[in-house]
Amino acid sequence: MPTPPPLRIDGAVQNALEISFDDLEAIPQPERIDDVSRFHPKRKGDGVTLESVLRQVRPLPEATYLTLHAEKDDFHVSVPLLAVRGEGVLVYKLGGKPLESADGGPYRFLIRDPAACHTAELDDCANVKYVSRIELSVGKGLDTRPSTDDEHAELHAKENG
Ligand SMILES: Nc1nc2c(c(=O)[nH]1)N[C@H]1C(S)=C(S)[C@@H](COP(=O)(O)O)O[C@H]1N2
Ligand SMILES: [Mo]
Repeated sequence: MPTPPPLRIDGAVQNALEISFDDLEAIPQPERIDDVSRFHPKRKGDGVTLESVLRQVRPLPEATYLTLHAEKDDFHVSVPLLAVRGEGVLVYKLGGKPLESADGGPYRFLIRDPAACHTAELDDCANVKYVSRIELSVGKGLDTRPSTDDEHAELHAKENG
């Protein structure tokens, strides 16, 4: 796989950034989360804490929401910044190489301890695949998560079809 496009992080921040595979590789050990299958048995790869990249972009004090945008399939999730700060992981690597699209790459968001689908803000549905941009905002941003069992079943049918 060629080097993937960088991940853009912008909006209500002091220092909007485009973070590359190499930038993520440079994040030191205390912020690294190796082998996410340890806590999500069906998911694979190595990542870094969301906090380690937020520290680089410096959210404005008034920022209250964080939105994960997946341009690839037009899927978007907006969660309260305070709640997600300590819970988020950005997975970007598997077997020393960029995470493949089949595994949700090049950048896949994971919540350490998600609630069941559509039961809470930090639910399983918020584990966004193919993240292309992370946007900070004052107030909630775009959120296309399914809100009913029927919508949810429909989304998964599309994902698997
Ligand atoms: N880009 C993108 N991310 C997505 C989805 C999607 O349709 N598109 N579905 C979400 C939903 S509803 C769930 S439950 C989880 C499923 O993750 P899994 O395929 O690793 O089990 O991914 C989430 N991330
Ligand atoms: Mo979901």
